[in-house]
Amino acid sequence: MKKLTLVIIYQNGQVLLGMKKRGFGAGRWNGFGGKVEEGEAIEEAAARELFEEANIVAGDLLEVGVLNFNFADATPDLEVYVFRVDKFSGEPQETEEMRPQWFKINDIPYKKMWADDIFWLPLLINGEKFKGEFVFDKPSTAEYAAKIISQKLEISK
Ligand code: S76
Repeated sequence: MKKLTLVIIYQNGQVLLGMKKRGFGAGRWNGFGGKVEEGEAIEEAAARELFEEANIVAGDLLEVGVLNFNFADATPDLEVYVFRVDKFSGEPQETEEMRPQWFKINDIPYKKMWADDIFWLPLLINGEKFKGEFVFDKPSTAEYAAKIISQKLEISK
């Protein structure tokens, strides 16, 4: 299974999301993250991707969840490690991959995000940990919002 990271920066009642400019999930707001490379620790990958995609250095990375994503088309299964970061250094900066923007908790653009986010992002914001599994029809694009076929989500310790 492909391992990926997803970092949500949460600070002063706001989350930092990035508009994905290319590749998987392009045209949607998302956390920062990507593939865990061979020989790389998951947390290391999370920090690296955050720096590559938004130019910021994570202070503390708290692992808060694991999400499994499966797709009914030929898209490979994904195992996504979700981290919450509440301290960082550097100024969020647009890169070739992402355009970062702060959102107040009540203005999170769930309609322009992956359909699973509305279920687990509120848990992250509430300081909870979670484990979930979502089956989608196919990947989301700017024009097409992937549909959830089935889902499981539980709070963990
Ligand atoms: O929040 C999400 N980010 C992704 O890259 C993929 N959800 C998701 N679901 C398939």
